[in-house]
Amino acid sequence: MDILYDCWLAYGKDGSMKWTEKYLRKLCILCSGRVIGSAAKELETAYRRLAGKDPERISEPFSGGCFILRINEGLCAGGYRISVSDDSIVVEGGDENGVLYGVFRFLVLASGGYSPESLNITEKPFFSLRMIDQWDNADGSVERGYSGASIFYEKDRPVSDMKRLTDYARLLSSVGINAICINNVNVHKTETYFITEKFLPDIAKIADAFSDYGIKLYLSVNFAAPMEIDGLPTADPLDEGVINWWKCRAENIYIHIPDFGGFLVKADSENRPGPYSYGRDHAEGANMLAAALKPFGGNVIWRCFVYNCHVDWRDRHTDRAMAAYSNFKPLDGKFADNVYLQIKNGPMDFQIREAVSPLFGAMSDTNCLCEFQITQEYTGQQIDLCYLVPMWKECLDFDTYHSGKGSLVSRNVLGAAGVSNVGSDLCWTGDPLAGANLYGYGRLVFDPGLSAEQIAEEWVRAAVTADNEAAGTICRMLLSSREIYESYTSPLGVGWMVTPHYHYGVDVDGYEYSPWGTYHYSDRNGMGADRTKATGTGYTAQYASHNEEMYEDLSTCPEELLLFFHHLPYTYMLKSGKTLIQHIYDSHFEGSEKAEELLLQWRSLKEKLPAEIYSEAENRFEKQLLNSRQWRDVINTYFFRKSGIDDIHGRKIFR
Ligand code: GCW
Repeated sequence: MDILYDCWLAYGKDGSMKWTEKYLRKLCILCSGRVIGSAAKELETAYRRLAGKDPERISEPFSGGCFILRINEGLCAGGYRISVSDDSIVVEGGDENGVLYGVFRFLVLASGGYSPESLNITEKPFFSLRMIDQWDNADGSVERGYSGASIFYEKDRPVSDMKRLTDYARLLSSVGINAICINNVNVHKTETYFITEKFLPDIAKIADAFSDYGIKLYLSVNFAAPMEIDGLPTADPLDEGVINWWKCRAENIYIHIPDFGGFLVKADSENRPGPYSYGRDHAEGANMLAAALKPFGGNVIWRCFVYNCHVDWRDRHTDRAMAAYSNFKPLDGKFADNVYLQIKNGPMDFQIREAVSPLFGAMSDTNCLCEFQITQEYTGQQIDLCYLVPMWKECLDFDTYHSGKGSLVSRNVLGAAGVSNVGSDLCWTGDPLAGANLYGYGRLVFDPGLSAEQIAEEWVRAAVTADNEAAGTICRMLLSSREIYESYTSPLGVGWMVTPHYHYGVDVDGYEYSPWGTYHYSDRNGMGADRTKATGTGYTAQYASHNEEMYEDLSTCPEELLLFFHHLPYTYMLKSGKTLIQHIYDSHFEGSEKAEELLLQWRSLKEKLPAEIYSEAENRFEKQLLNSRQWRDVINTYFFRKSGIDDIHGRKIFR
């Protein structure tokens, strides 16, 4: 047992679930199947940790305390009910996955010290597809990974020891994840061959390990694979030879992996091949792959992160934020029913604050998914604390107004995909506190009605400490962390002042004259991207009229997004009565003060926390403080030099 490795499955870490022994010692499993087998195994693991011995299997309920598992067809797929009484604990599921989710839910909450009465729970998944995307490469590296090497690959081969992957499947299914794509959307040379005999037998073993936990395996594919693998002259989705090639591939994949989920595709994006090369559109590209998978029940997940990454900064008309909508909106209704469009939460790229993508709700005749980035590429890289659940919740709760008031994003999508933050580090997520994001992602997409607070509390109690006071402090730290990170890195939604390519640390003009389309347009008078219809790029018109008007008008545009939508003078007066430039100075000074408070709060918990967790995180809070100071000083100096306006409080700004 290792508290870092076990994450939120650290049963019995602080004696909080002693009371469950009475039930766990006798298991009465009234259903069967491979996933039920995993649920039973989990109960055994828990009991062994608590009591140091194996539980007994019984075939009939025992009134002196036992743990019962059964299927209840009255519940829906993935749904479960937990009932706690003196006699027994009963977990019923609508299907095998439901039973497994119920078992995990019980164990996680019990080990977090929640009372027996509060564990009478009935839940069902809100979304049908709850997916994790790995950006892992065959060479063992992880694109945008901050937690060590890949746990899936080593030296250009899939790993053969399934122990770590099985534990990963446990963690994921414990929060209701039911699909995983195991390779990077940027499919390089080696991974292009994953759909061939060279790799399929090994990948089938991985699929098997995840299937035990009710998780379907997907692969990212290279759109040009027919050319790269078999030397076809084209990858044109309407070419007979190409169509047949993919059909044969699909057939063969299903021989190896009968419950294969399908393909994830990044096409015509950041120099990846796609249908545009052949004068075809994304529906033609996606539908061709969908037809190949259809006979086997597979899906195509097609990403909408399609934009021009070779723009000329001199051109003020091209607006990257408009790209997803411009590329996909005209295709609404043209996608096959086993195609899902995967839309990033914001129109730019996983910034700490950006508007919600206008594509949500605009594709009423298309299956859509929301893509979130659990790995903290732009949000602190698992060094700076950044609990992302509030941001994802904001997106799911956003009212698109596409079919009148109440057209929330959560009602416009059928599921979500989250880019994993996991690697080979002992604690899985680099920063042990980043485990809250992995846990939180799963919980939120299982039930978007949950509050960020509740999710944080559940995670802290199960993964770190069930001590009320310490847990309360950590929850407060988590819940303030996104605003803290934002306050020293990105004034009012402007984003992108990061070190190019690496994306940690400050470089105000790093992307300002680059081809990536990510500009803040600061000059001596003001800053911000004008995306209005009246005077800017016209991006606001991609929203339904209620939102278009809200963003277009300075007086109704939410202030945290002012510079995302408007170019404003430094002297612009905010609702707080502060000028824009004063806001920048204040938020950067305050941001780094708060980063210091985080460190001090963490230190105040030293005696109460498991030593390993304490020191891994302390080290990061120290780095965060330095990072925040660097951001503060560079940003404040930069804008002082541009504007020539002093801080009214006369604090230290380097000239
Ligand atoms: O955020 C950007 C990242 C790329 C990533 C790309 C994408 C996998 O910087 O590393 O590539 O998005 O989402 O495709």
